[in-house]
Amino acid sequence: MLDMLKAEARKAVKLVEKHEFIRIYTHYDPDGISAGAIMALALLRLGKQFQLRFLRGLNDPVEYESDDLVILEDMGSGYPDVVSEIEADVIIIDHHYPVGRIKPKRELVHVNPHLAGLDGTYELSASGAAYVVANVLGSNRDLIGIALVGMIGDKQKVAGGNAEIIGEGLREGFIEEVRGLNLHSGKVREVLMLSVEPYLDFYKKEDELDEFLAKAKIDGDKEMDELTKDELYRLANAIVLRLLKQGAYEGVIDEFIGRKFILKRELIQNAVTLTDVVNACGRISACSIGLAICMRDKRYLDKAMDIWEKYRIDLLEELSKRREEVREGFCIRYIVMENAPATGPIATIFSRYLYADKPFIAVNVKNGRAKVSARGNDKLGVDLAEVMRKAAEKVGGRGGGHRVAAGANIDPDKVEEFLKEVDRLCCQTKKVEA
Ligand SMILES: [Mn+2]
Repeated sequence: MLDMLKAEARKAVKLVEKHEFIRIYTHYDPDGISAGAIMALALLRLGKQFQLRFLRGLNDPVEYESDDLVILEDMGSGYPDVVSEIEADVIIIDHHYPVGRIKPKRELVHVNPHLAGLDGTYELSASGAAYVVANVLGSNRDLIGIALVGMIGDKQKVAGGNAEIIGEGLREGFIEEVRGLNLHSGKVREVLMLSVEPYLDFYKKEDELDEFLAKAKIDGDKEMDELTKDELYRLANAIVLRLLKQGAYEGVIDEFIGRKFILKRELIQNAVTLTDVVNACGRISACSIGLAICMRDKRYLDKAMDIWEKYRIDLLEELSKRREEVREGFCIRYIVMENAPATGPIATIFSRYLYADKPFIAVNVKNGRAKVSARGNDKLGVDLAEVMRKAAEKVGGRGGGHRVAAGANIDPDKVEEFLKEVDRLCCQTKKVEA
């Protein structure tokens, strides 16, 4: 299945052999950080010199020397104009849908599942593609645990390309699959209290949590990983009930019950925990600490765990504060914030765990711009990428993205007009569907 991708990866090997110094640019999210770690480890093992930098996107300028090799990870496929301007050999390792045509100044290798007959949206991420490249460069099968960070971070599925590389990792014993709940490791009470994915709304609600645990007959001081099968079963049922009562999207339930991956070679063996820790590092601009954890550098583990805890508490505080500010339109829910630390995570969590029945739009006015995050789910039948694009265009801004997760950038003075248009467009699609 991965043959075509491997064929392209073999061309990458030739470029890597040609260069002594390599510049890696990667995205600051878990997929980008883990993809960066995989290539960094693969190059280190080959004795190559490299420098790695994190970017928010290719709108940030890329610095290079013409005799370098530039590796772009988790980005590049969507920016043919930028890549066409790079006066150096380039390897793109990306899974975003390729647009336009790249006219490279030097040699170009483009490793992207979409170009190799695979699904890059759900079935292979940038970290997975980097894992494939790494294993053509050398013997790097032990890096599969790191590849899972990108898969989980990008909310991909265990199917297609992902299923194939996971199968390899399972056979070789670098990862293990168990049945269980995709919750973090630690004391049950703490894990539930601080859980963001799934968002269980127990933060600062100790009495409610105690009652919940008593009803499910579970000792909150027990370690999550030491719960018996019966206890896990009771906990799963109790959580599902709570999620449905909260108004969560049914799809989230399948995500947290079932397979759970144990990463035998990583510093943090619980796959969802490692992903969440790396995500927290990226979110607070401490990407290099996330990278160090992915590269198995124990010295940074305590620091990373501190970052993670603080990140979750800040986010949970923000969520409880913002909940009161949520407004309802005809066919959307929305919130308008000023200088909020995050827009995307708030929109994601509200739309997945509390308000799954309508598209959720979060607007954040910051530095003279209004940043918009729109979130929905497959059941809503609304294409938010199109809604964002059309509504933003109407007020002179720009928008787009994916069907269920999109965004826009608009003028802060146009927020009201924009939201009205978003609401109108969402109602319109609903009517067409009906
Ligand atoms: Mn990605």
